[in-house]
Amino acid sequence: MMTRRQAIKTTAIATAACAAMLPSAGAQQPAPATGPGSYGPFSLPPLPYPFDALEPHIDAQTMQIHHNKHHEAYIVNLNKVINGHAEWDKKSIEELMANLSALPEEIRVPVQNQGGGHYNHSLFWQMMKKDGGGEPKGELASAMDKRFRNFVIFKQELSRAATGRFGSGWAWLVAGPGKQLSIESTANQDTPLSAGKTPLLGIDVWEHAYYLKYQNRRPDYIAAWFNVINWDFVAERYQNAAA
Ligand code: MN3
Repeated sequence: MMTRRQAIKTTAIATAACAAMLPSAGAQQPAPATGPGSYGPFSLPPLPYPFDALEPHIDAQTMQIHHNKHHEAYIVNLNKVINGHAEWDKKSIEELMANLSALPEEIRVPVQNQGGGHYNHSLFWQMMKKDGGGEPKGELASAMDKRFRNFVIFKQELSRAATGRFGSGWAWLVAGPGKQLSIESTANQDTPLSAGKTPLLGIDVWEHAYYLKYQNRRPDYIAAWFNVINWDFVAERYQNAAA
């Protein structure tokens, strides 16, 4: 039995330890991926910039909750789903998402949802950066002009897809067969990769991505998000997309 004095001391130490571990919203370094998600094949990739890097367009608190809680939850659940399916737990997330129809029926939909959440968010963090925005350059810019005529029209079309997605989901710029560019939107955590396409750029329009700062004003969030796009990353994905 623990004495009351010991109990108070233990609680105080635990509280201090918790306080030391919890990052503040503006902390320079994002929290390391030490959550329960690290006890399976998949773990939370670190955010490639501080939580407040995308301010004022995307606020630090939203980034912290979105990365540390929402993305983490998809990983925890994916690890539970995949546990005990030896044939599949060595596969990469890309292999899983590109081959949903090959999965055993009992885990297909859970992997579609939880795996899609992990895959889409892993991309999403990299598709943004501090002082991002502007317009793409190089080979991607030429291909986009060819397909959409100009950047303004591209922006309108992607914004329309993102605004028009009913409920939760994503809007994407994707490269299909022959690196053909198109804009599409997916429901829930469905990813274009499962339809054989390469997602180049995507915007998360789940309310958890914007509600703290923008509440019901999804179009304002979408307009602001264009200021944080990491076009170098998008161009690199286009370059590497299967021809
Ligand atoms: Mn999200």
